[in-house]
Amino acid sequence: MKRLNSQLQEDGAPMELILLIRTLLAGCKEISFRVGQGALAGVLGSTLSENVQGETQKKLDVISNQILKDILSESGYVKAISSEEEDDVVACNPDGKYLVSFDPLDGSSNTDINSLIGTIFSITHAPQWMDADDPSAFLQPGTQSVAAGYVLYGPSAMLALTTGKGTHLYTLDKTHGGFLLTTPNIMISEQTSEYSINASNQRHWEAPIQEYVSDLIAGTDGPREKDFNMRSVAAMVGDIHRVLSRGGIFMYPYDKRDPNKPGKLRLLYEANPMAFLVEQAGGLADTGAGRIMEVMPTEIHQRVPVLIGSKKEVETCLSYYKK
Ligand code: AFP
Repeated sequence: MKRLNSQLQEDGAPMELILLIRTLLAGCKEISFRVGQGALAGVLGSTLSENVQGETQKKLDVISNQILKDILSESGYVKAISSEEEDDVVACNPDGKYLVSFDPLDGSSNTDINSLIGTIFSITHAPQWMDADDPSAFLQPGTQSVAAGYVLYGPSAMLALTTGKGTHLYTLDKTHGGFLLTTPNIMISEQTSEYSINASNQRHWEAPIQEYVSDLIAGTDGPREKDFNMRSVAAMVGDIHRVLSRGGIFMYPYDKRDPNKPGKLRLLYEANPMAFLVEQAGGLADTGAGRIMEVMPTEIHQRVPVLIGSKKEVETCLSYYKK
């Protein structure tokens, strides 16, 4: 099987970006090991502290964040990082060419139930004329991303990665510690009969999503004239991996609870990297009001509504907004 390095070279990725991606993945391998240790290493459960999002941090959130922060800041390739677990950007090497945004452990509420979790990341160029601790360096639309991916810590550790030349899936071979290419150029089926949404938020949704989801639930008794199935693992990394693997639509739409919080998912290190991966696999990624990757960020922990997945199904969902 082809190794990560040769696929990245074949996709024309510059050597320094390849070295940065390999550095980041070395951190993910360590996280995979720590996650696998679980209760044996006493890493389950919560800390007493909250992150900038007001969420109680899991021990593994803090451990994963520290692993990635250390390995990226020591690498020399990175000017600064932004993380779900860091209030502000973290300056690294002033001469670093890249910025990295990451969610060190997405779905961390799943750690205590031994369910799917993962690391999500996106990489952009670092404006050389900006100070390393200047958060506005990160305020670039997703279309400026040079790479994006996630590592899913499941029965096997799997990597989904794009540098803009298609989306490839790799599996971590724990015998020699390398990621091997297992699905090159994955393409998402345009049609699907599977959707994913946290229905407990229904009363807070806007009318178009209310109607769209109730038509999905109505199935053959409704205007869609076909039955749909609902799936959710409460971790975007797991839900998007299912969408990449067998199609589907994943939604965390706008809800009216807090107008300052137009959605739950964070643009820089959740929505944008997943949008890049899904678009490179032939899918669509929208906020309901436009392409996620064209959203101009205003702050590093900004949230956006997310409607993402199989092309025809996302188009159908968006048609409800035009009614
Ligand atoms: P955590 O990382 O705090 O567990 O949140 C996971 C997440 O950001 C995303 O991965 C899920 O899709 C979403 O939140 C689940 O949110 P709800 O629990 O509100 O459905």
